[in-house]
Amino acid sequence: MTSYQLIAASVASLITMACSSAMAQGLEPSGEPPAVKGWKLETVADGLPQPWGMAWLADGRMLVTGKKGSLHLVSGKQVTNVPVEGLPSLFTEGQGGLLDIAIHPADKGPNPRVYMTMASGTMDANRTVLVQGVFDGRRVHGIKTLFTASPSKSGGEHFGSRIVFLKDGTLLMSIGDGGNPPQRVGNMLAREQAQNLGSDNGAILRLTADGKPAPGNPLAGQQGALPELWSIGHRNIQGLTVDPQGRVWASEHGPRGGDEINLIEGGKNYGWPLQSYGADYRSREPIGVKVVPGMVQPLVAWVPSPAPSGLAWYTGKGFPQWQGSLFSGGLASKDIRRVAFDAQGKVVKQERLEIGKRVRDVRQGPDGQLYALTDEAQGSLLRIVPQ
Ligand SMILES: [Ca+2]
Repeated sequence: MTSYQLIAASVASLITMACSSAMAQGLEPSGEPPAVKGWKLETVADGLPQPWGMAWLADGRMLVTGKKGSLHLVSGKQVTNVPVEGLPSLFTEGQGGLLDIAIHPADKGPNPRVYMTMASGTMDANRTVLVQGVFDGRRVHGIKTLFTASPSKSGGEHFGSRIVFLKDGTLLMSIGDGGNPPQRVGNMLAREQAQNLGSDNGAILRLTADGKPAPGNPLAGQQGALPELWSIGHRNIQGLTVDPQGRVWASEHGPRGGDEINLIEGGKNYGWPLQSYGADYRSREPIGVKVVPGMVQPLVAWVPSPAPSGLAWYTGKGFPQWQGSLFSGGLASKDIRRVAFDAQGKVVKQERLEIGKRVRDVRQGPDGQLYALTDEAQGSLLRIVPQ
């Protein structure tokens, strides 16, 4: 070690000790929050086959992905199928399929670039990919594969797959850890990829709009680190949103218990699988420990697991009392959870909107209203309005 490295190491260890004494207790997990009233559901559209993600076109119409590989245009209450030409081989087993969707935020004209995430490959070797095409009003054509996550993994679990554009024109994409034991990648459990800087799995990536590693990514200088990594130590993020201040929020599936809400900062390690509030599905043994110095604590850890998917930051006028809150969809809990923060970003309140159906995605529309997709063979697009 050089003298600089020695000093850096001792400073790091002092910081670690300070953090560890302050954080040794970790977080008190949250149970099911109380139900809230004063709202009702409106059905915007029906008959969406296992919808997964939604995105608004500049003219207010929407595109909704169907997990089995379909794409749908929602115009008012009307749903029409949108052919997607040239999609690579789709893997639809388990949690795989055609997943999230985003429109390039600069494309306000009639031929916007459409970004979609999907699982591709076979049961023995599959991975999450990012594709881009052009919507011409009738179909999506010119599909290109912009990014392919590596390494490949087996089985039908944990593709992550939310995408969100940042104000600087880059995009964040979540990649799952690859699956529960006994799934393995190489000589390690698949989930251990979340701590491997040489793997895209179990991470959030920051890419250019062309799918290249974005310049200035925080881990890029570290030996063996992939240049696209933004944050690591994630199990399976299926909710990702940016608030008006530019802060990035994520909801993450934990194992048995310990689903999380995190504030995402570039370069940070969010702990999985060394730090968690959950237990292994099979053995029921705790996974990791609740506090690992140097790893980011979640803002919320839910036990039991709502199985969160879809996340929105609310700024709308319909519910002034909800402004500045996150809304997190729950698959298992069949609800949408509101998480309220104070000015310092501390969680001050939680409550649940009982939907009664598995919720796959939650977004705030350009009209300031909250929308949700239900995870059903014939799913619905719902809108939450004041009662
Ligand atoms: Ca975590």
